[in-house]
Amino acid sequence: MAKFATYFLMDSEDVLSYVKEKISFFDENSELECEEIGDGNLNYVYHVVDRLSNKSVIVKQAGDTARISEDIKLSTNRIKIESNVLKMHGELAKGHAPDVYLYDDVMNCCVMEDLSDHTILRDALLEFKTFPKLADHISTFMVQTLLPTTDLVMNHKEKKLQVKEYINPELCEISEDLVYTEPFNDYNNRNELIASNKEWIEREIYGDSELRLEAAKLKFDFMNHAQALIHGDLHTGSLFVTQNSTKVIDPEFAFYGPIGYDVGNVIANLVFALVHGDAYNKKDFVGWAEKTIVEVVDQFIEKFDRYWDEHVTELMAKESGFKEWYLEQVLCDTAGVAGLELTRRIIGLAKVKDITSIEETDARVRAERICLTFAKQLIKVRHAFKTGNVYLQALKQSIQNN
Ligand code: SR1
Ligand code: MG
Repeated sequence: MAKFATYFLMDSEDVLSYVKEKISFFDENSELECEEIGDGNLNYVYHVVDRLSNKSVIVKQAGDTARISEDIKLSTNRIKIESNVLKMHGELAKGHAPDVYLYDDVMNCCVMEDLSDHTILRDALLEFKTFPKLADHISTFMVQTLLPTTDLVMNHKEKKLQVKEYINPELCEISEDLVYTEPFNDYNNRNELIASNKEWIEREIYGDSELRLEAAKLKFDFMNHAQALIHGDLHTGSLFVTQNSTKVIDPEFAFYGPIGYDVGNVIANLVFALVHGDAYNKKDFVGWAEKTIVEVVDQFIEKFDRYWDEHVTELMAKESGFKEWYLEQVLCDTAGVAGLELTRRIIGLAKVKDITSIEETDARVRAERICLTFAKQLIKVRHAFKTGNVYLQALKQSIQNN
């Protein structure tokens, strides 16, 4: 029987044979090398390069459990979602997604463009590198991928079919648990708190009933608001960058959910970068991060507004005041989600290097408290966060108070 006729988890050797058999990307006489380079929580990522021509591809395969924990059982269908969404993103936001060469529903893998000339944004930010076009690129990406998939623009029957097509229960369950539930009660007993912040977090987060109530409301918004086809995991580890280019990868958590989930994730992860810079007293970097957070919010609003005027087709959405009402909801969700992402990455199972790499205990304690103090405000008074400057002032206040 053919080697790739039934699913199994490949190793580097298998991937070499796979690439030779399945794609015609490389020359006949190529000398291929393959290395597993994945450092994400879920999948296996192989880099295949031809030593002679230097041409390369990425092969990404889904296992049926998460890499981060064998206890997390997952459907391998997520690679189909990822491949389809990457293709869609490539069409909607030209230049901001890698090309997909092949999707294989037997091996649950896809072969895609290698972005080795780019760097993972989180890694670059950890080295205090700055990217002047990031805010422009990511705000464009969000508006161009999110708004066209809403009922504002899409045929409503077609959109309902898309909601069905992109149903993603297992990966949504991960977010429902890790983002919306565990940070507030540790009900799965897998939160990881550093000793010096344990008491503070138990009091300020687990012990804050108003905060828990607002998180519960946001959870039901996430589960029930099929607003747009969202990326679903738009953090700085899902962005590949150069000085002139921003590519968005890893949309395996995509489903029809609230627009604010993507925007809030971008903002929160820029806050982590800023707080990391602050811990190492990198003033220029912090200045750039502040400016970028403000620009992401303000440019998202500006581009949203422009896109709306040029593309919205739904008759009732053209009623005077509806655009302002809709945008206000999106911004409210954005702030709430930014707060949740800041909270869960400090308290929960899936952490971010921006914070965990801060070695000195006092500095780590302070960084965590800055994030969590800011997060509480974002969640509790989320309706107030309507401009980039409001974010900046509240963040500066949290830095000052800790
Ligand atoms: C079990 S997966 C943990 C986290 O990694 C992904 O990137 C998502 O952010 C998820 O919450
Ligand atoms: Mg990912």
